[in-house]
Amino acid sequence: MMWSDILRLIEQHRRFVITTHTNPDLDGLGSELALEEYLRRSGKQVVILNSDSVSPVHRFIDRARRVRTFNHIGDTEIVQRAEVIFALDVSGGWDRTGHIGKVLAGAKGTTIRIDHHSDVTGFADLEVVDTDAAATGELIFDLISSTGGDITPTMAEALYLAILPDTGSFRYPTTNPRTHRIAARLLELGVDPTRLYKQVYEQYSLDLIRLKGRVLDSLQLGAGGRLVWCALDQATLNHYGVQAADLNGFPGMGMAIRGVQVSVLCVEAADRKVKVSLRSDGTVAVNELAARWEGGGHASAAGATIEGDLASVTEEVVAHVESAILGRQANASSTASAPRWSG
Ligand SMILES: [Mn+2]
Repeated sequence: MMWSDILRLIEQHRRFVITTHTNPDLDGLGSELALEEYLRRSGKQVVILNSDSVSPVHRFIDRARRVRTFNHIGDTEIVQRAEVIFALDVSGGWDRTGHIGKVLAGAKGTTIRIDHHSDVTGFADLEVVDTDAAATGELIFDLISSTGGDITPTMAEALYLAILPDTGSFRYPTTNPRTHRIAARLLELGVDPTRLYKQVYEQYSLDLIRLKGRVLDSLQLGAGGRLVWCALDQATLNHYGVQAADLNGFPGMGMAIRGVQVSVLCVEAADRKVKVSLRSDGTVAVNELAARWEGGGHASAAGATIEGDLASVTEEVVAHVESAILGRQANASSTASAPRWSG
């Protein structure tokens, strides 16, 4: 059983640290909070330490303020004294956890990674990576369930909030019977899906909805209508008073257009960088495209941060995605001589 080694480590130790990736999303945060509560109820000392603070739009998940933002001066000792360190929803390497990563990489405690990304890079002492899981929250549910431990209403809520966005509200291709069985169990434990949906998806400011309108208005089609893309500059974000971190849901908006297979959103960031988000209906694995720019993610949702100005990065990404879509089409419609795209 994949959890037995981890359960033994939990039994044998007292001091735990939990972390997740930079710009923590609800899967990272919900997984952390559920595991933290489980460990705390088991009499352990446990601290959640993330490099980035919880975005204002996600704060509702942590009313008790258990998630802490890592501070080198104050918190390095906590990491060094930890006997077991959990990295949840983290792929790629310690750097994906942000500036805490340097301390984690040199930590004495046993490191455990629990994740569902398809990135093959291993970096923790113990790794549970299940790419069939729709969210890391599913794996944390499994872990806690396998101990026979109680899942309290707050843990159930955290886990439901972890699973909801990572499945695109139970519609992405990764959504599987297990996802629904877990969700059903969480509802039995008291989760209110109507209230949580409202909290996650219906708390926008008027300005953000207006920015959405502006983005919808500027969508462009490519690859014969199979690609939709948009570039968003910092001046526009400033005009609407919206932070790049609050653009959840924007990358996938164009997927609602008939015939679209891939959606690209390029957002101008600081230091001459562009944050690129990719969404796919499953025909093109966008994490493979993102890998070209050292990005990553899932087959249907991926991203990368690319150096350069907005216009040239957008042009490069759009051209690359177009050729991937068209190359794929050529592969499908002819035999061995078709040009093969790989990236
Ligand atoms: Mn996730």
